[in-house]
Amino acid sequence: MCSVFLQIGQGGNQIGQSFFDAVGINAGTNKCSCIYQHHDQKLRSINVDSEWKTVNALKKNQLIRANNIIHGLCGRGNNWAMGYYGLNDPQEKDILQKTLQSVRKESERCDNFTGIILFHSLTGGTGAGFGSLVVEHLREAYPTSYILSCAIAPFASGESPLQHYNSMLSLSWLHRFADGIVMLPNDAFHQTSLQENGKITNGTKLPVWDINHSMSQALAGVLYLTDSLLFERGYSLGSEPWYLLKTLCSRPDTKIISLTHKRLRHSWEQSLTSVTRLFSAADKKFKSVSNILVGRGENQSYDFIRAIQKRQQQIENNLNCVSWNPCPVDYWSADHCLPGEKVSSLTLASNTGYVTDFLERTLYKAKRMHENKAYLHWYWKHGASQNDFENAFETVQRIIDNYEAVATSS
Ligand SMILES: Nc1nc2c(ncn2[C@@H]2O[C@H](COP(=O)(O)OP(=O)(O)OP(=O)(O)O)[C@@H](O)[C@H]2O)c(=O)[nH]1
Ligand SMILES: [Mg+2]
Repeated sequence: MCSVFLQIGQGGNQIGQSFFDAVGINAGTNKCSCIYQHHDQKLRSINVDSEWKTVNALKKNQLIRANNIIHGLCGRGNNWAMGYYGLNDPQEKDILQKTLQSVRKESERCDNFTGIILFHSLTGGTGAGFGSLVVEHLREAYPTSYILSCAIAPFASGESPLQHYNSMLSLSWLHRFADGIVMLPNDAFHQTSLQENGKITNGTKLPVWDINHSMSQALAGVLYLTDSLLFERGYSLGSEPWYLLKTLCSRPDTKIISLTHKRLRHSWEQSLTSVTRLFSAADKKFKSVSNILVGRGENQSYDFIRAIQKRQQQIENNLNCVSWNPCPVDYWSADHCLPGEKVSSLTLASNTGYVTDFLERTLYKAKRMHENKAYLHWYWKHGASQNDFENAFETVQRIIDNYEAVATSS
């Protein structure tokens, strides 16, 4: 069940590199590198950016195929429309064709191609705009393969004035064309990173590398091989990303995944209690549709499963699961830590209404700006239409309504 990794824009490439560190590719500590690499050791990965700066440094990386490093002439200025509709320059026009061609070649090199994992940001002109265009074309080219987007969500404030428009437009595209969206909010992972580094003082700002480390550990927590999904004779098919989609995104109307990942500082039981509380607000407004809990640690599977047996009811209460799902929590375990780690870890992947907080905030701000016609000329200038905005408002509102509907249906 091979995956092809597509990294788009600066944030996408940086989080992609950090992910390959987390799964031990760069240090050679991966337990089953054939999931990520071909027989010639080259990664099943494509690195695209509209400007050369980010991806140029990758040319020295022997694991990346030279033809899979694709760039244009200049960045997309944090503008979704500039990324989606492109520039009127023939040299720029072929980034899309080159990207699709590389995906096709990579998929043909796989024994058993199953799907594409995208890394990108929700707000960068390239990650959001070009990412939307790519995902639309990929869906057309691969109607029966999986597409999983791993999207960096911006800090709630203080980034680009266009961040709310861009997030809303790219989310609406992703919801239409991808099978699942793993949301990686910068704020939440910055907070996790502060806690991991023991710096909980307000106002401390950590470098982006720390946030990337914490995001990629969470991604590896669910995407890296587990013992629960091992094939006969201990052989891994690398099916974790696709079981993640099957388990969490079985309904096409609600397919956003939230992640949290903790290194184990206490017992499994205590950690299970605290991690499963993270997405439930005090007023229990949010319900979870389905969840996966992954426990990893040297010879820790037995203890992890025992702790679950003791806390199962409390876990389900904390996760505030919808009443109509008879098996709302799946448990995966691995008798090994993440590559390069010595401490056990617990990862929760949850399809939960918690995400509607971010969606409502983004929609509200984007609508207010749109009513006041703020910055719209930047979008019209690059070919976006009123229709793009109206469809995106409608789609994001529908996602919010869907989460409310699944929470109340029985
Ligand atoms: N966590 C994290 N976020 C990043 C990183 N780089 C950029 N971002 C976030 O991504 C968004 C900006 O997107 P970029 O990826 O820089 O932009 P791009 O896709 O290259 O698009 P353009 O530069 O506009 O062409 C902002 O929300 C940033 O906070 C990174 O390395 N880590
Ligand atoms: Mg850029």
